[in-house]
Amino acid sequence: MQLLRAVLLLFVLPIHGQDTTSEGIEVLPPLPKGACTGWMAGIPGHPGHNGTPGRDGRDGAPGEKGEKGDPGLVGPKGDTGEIGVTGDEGPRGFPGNPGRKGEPGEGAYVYRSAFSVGLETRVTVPNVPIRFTKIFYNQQNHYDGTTGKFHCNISGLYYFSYHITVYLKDVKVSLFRKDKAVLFTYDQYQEKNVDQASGSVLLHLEVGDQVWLQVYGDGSHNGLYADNVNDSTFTGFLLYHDTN
Ligand SMILES: [Ca+2]
Repeated sequence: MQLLRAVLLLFVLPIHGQDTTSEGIEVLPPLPKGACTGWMAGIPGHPGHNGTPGRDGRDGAPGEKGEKGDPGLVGPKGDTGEIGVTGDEGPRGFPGNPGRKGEPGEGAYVYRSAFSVGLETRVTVPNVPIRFTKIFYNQQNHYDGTTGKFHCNISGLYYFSYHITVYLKDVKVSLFRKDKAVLFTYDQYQEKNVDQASGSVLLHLEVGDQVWLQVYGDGSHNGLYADNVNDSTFTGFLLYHDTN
């Protein structure tokens, strides 16, 4: 405060004989002696203006680690990735259960043809087809018991056989195909020097062909016989059907 007062007094007092040094610096004359005598304090000045803001302080020390935050929201679905490399083949599985039995095929039934028949009484009429009316099997009805003829419904290779009981008279019997005898069988009943009353043969037949047995000769060789304890039989069946 003393210094401030001194400065103010310098401005109030008249300037006398100011001197200037060679450098141009103004030099104030010394205060007269006894200047403090009767000195009176001046009016206090106004407060000065605020100074300019100071520089930023140094960074503080890092704070303590905070608590773990809440989980974030589920993000959008990402793009489909590329197809991976095919893996190794796995082990063989267990066998499955058997399937249901299939329905009978139509084709299998078409290629069935078989019959087996026998005499019911002795033959009395020569030179006509022998009628075998004792039916062992004739599911397809390809054998006609009213005529004694087998009718071919499926072209192919057929097997025929017959076994004749001979009694009281000789037997001459032939197996016919399409009005032509293809097998001849002769058994003598009295002379006992020819014994043959059975026959079998493979024949290729076309659809419509007919096969039957018939007594041949003069009509007296018709000793074919059958009763309750003796049979004379005629059998035939399809062995292979034609494939074209
Ligand atoms: Ca004989």
